Amino acid sequence: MLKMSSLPVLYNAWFCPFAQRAWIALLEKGVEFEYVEQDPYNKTPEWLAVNPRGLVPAIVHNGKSVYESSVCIEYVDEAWKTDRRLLPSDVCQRAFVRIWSNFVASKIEVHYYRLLMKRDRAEREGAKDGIVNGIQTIFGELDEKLGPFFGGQTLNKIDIMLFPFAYRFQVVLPYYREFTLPKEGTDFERYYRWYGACLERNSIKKTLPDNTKLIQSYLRYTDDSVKSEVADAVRKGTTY
Ligand SMILES: N[C@@H](CCC(=O)N[C@@H](CS)C(=O)NCC(=O)O)C(=O)O
Repeated sequence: MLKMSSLPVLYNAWFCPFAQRAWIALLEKGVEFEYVEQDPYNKTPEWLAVNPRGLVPAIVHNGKSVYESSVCIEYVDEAWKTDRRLLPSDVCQRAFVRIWSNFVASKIEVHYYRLLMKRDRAEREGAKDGIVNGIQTIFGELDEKLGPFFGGQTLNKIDIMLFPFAYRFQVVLPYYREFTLPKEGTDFERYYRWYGACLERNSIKKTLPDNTKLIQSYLRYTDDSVKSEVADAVRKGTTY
């Protein structure tokens, strides 16, 4: 059942990188909202009424549901029209932000799940290369003259799409896969400066999980026991 609240309601799961995006977007915009911790794997009728796909994040606002993390970020930006924009007002710059936000979703994050789930050595090496190449490519696009973020002095949609996975690259992958991103080279120096600046941002700080619990939550990906849409897509080699 949709929760009737005068405030927008964020259905979130503390461990979820997709939900973290919607959470950061709401905090960045300074929106007052109600936080509901939701177990997305328990597909009760009440939960499916909020999001028929049964995935976090979902935002319920004015009695209507919005879901899919990328859509949630844009919704938050458009529904609360403040000066603090997550997408630029210039149509061409907005297209640029969408292109690179899609790049995060299609060319970077998927390798995180592949690296955790695949047993085959060559597939794991391919996933590591996918992360390294993806980070290198996207940081080749960062204009550091404007600021530490893709959004300049403040976060935009690209920063919000990427950060939750960048955090897991730093915290989860060294633990399970002894994987760390290279430190050297212009693009990686930019990456680490960006990452440090993100960690200083209040909207991001408020969403950071406990690292021990976060690592533990990914054990089921590494032993292939996880039952989730994303995991099924990685097993089948399809998109999610
Ligand atoms: N494409 C979705 C993915 C969301 C997603 O997969 N969330 C996970 C938690 S991290 C979930 O709700 N899983 C429940 C399930 O797969 O049944 C988005 O960007 O919002």
